[in-house]
Amino acid sequence: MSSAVVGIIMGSDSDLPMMQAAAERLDMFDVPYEIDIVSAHRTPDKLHDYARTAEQRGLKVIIAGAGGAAHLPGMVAALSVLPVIGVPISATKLQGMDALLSIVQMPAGVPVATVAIDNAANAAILAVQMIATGDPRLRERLHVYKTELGDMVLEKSSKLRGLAPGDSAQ
Ligand code: RP5
Repeated sequence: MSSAVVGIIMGSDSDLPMMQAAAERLDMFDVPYEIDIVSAHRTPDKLHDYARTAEQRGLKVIIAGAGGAAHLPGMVAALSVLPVIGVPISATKLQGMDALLSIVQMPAGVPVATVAIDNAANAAILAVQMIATGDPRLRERLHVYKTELGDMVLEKSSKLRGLAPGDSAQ
């Protein structure tokens, strides 16, 4: 069994420039992951094997990105009980609206947590949050991350108002 706890998959290598952000965020939190191309339409047998063996491989969450008809996240959710986070990719002339609607409109009983178009970074943060529910150290790192996010905004705010950070109340 590999040490990966998150599986990142995408329908095509053309999705990689967007999906790379998920890998970067998981690296940031030192969360081990595996990454692969699995196409719902072009490699359906591989999709079946991937989803059916994901749990026994030790995965806890799957991030699946796809564009166009975008059946990958939904099919993985159909074949596995692991939480699936879908990333709609802006791959066609519909600029991701097609993938967004395809991924988000899952039938009752088979959810896919869907993030914004091309927002693979948020998919990774959500995956880290899910894993952190059973990992206090990871949860602590998320607290630090949130504080840093806030600090960045406050710094920009101070800059905009011509103040040194901490010069005035928020
Ligand atoms: C989807 O079709 C993929 O996820 C990709 O976003 C889109 C286009 O794939 P390619 O034709 O670039 O391989 O299945």
